[in-house]
Amino acid sequence: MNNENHIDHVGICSIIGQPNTGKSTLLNQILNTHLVAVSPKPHTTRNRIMGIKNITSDQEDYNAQIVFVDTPGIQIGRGALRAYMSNEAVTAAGDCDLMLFIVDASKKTALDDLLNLSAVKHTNVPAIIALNKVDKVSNKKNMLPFMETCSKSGRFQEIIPISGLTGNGVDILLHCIAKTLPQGHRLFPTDMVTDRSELFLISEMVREQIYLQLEDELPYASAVVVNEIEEYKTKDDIIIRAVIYVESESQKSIVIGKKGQRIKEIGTKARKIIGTMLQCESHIDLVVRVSHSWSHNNQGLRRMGYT
Ligand SMILES: Nc1nc2c(ncn2[C@@H]2O[C@H](COP(=O)(O)OP(=O)(O)O)[C@@H](O)[C@H]2O)c(=O)[nH]1
Ligand SMILES: [Mg+2]
Repeated sequence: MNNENHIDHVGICSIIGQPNTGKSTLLNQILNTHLVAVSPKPHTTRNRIMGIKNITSDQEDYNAQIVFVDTPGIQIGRGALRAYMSNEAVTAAGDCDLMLFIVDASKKTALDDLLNLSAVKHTNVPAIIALNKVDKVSNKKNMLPFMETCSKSGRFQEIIPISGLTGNGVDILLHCIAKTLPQGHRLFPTDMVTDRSELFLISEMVREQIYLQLEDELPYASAVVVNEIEEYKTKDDIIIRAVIYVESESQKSIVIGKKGQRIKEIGTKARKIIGTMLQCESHIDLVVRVSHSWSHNNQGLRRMGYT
């Protein structure tokens, strides 16, 4: 047994909440990197994604490893993709040491609705609640009744106002999470940031651009599959070959845009973020293909990697 791997606080913390409350933004803030896709549109996150935060005794009076699991928002809705996303969130909620609930403090939230979700109701995993987006709340006193309701429910060990966007309160939140977790052996090496492959992370950054740049149903009908990453001219220079799948010919024309302008813009923005993430120069070769109704059946989901 390696004593270096025995640390003060270690465990898995699932980030749970309704769509668009800022779960993925918070994870990026905690890891100080652009690991997961974020957009103003609900349902941006489709898979469970692990993000590992190490706290060392140089930074605090303890050391810790918190394994965060970002989830698609807990949601109701029809369709194979929605069912897959919901299942991802429910599984994460049941399979962790701590649940971190995120609510949007700038909106009215019915705590009962949150606590009655089946994913939450049938587990007695310890929970912390973060009231997010406090930067948008001009009168902080307005948050007090909701905080009181949370407190009275007796379900939460801590109730913490934060802003995942500005980072306000995030250190306090991290501290509370770490202190909740027991002593134990590190679950992952300290240089590991996520369980996801480079191919997956790259496809998510392209998908993020589709969510940011296109409207209506299009983001929801699209999937991105990265087929290969190759060295390009030098070893610090890569070329990514990826396919954007949509569900109809008219969607394909929209993604390509007039004279190819839209797909060019998606590639340009995505490659900048990917370049920063992988710390290399990246080029991207994007093509658009139609896969009719892929989001409506299990075979289609599998083809896009949602398994
Ligand atoms: N003002 C403000 N906006 C936020 C904050 N956190 C997230 N957002 C925005 O809320 C939207 C949804 O964020 P996202 O992280 O994708 O939410 P998720 O669906 O819960 O993962 C995005 O437009 C974010 O920029 C916050 O603390 N303050
Ligand atoms: Mg998300």
